[in-house]
Amino acid sequence: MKKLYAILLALALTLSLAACGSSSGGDAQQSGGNDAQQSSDAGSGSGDAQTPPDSGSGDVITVGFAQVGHESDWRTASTKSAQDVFSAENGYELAFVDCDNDPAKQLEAVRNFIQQGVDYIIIDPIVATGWDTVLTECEDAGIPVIVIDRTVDDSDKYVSWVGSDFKVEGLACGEWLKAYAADKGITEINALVIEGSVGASATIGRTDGFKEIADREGWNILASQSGDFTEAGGQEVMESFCQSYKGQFNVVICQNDNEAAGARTAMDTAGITYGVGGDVILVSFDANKPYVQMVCDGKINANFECNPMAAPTVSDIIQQLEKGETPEKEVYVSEHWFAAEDNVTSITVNGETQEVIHATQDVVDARPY
Ligand code: GZL
Repeated sequence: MKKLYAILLALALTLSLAACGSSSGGDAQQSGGNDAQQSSDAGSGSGDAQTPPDSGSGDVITVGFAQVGHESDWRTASTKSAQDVFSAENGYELAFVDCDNDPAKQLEAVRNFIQQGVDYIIIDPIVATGWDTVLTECEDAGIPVIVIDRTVDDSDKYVSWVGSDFKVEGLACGEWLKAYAADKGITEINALVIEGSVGASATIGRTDGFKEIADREGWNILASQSGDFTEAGGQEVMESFCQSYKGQFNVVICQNDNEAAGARTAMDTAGITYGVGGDVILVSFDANKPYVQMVCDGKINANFECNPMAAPTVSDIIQQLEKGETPEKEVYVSEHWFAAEDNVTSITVNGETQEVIHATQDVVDARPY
């Protein structure tokens, strides 16, 4: 796109100089006195071509972003981060497509970006596979691709990936639950898991991580079913679980905040208590501000952040590429673990010890999203 812009600018410059030559040789000189005004008027008439726009000699960078959809609070924060960063005042033009959780739509959006000749393509992959063909097309078109958040597991034809380690999130959840149960004298864990969207790397990682700890500790996972990362999905699955397992479970793991909200509604209806002092330990992932508030209020026992703010890092990567530099292939965003009580102050995952933040009101108020 930048190339096309430069050609158009040169053409416009040529035309405007020709135009200015005929009008300034005529009107400006004849009218005397207000040459400056006329020449500047003449300039301002076709002057845009003479004075490159503020973005600096046509350096508008066009970015095509194929977003998963609009299924959760997390997704809303992710989209807002991209729109805030890839703005006109920052020298970008953003072509945004909400792919509505439809992998076919997402592939079509990427192919349309290729047709449009954008400078860069950002993808948050709805599912982790089926990407090599279209990424090869991007490569053939000379358009760098940056993947954010979820991963592409069947191709490496992209410049960088910026996101979270979802398996670490699942492991952290398991290690916190082990420490929490020990402190509370809970010797048996019978868990229900409301998984995220089928095939999403976030679902795969969180499921694998938690299951690894459950297997190690001899916990029972009574059932594990997708709620598709939505509140309605979480409620529907939890309603079914309440019918099938009422009185048998003492832990519910929701793989995102919206599912946790749905699970709360279902357990309220079923008369099942949860959270601090409840019969069921309720855990969530994402840690959007309204749900860290629920942790503070004791309605959710623990919440494992998944940071949606990848866009600033992606912009840094684009600027590196603009300067001919080679960015890192993988960039992990920072994230934190929150708990309603301060009885577990830290956990160790893969040999790395990380604080478990007691979600006080001050902590909630300081949350950026
Ligand atoms: C994870 C992200 C997930 C969130 C959900 O990085 O892809 O998708 O956990 C969102 O809230 O729907």
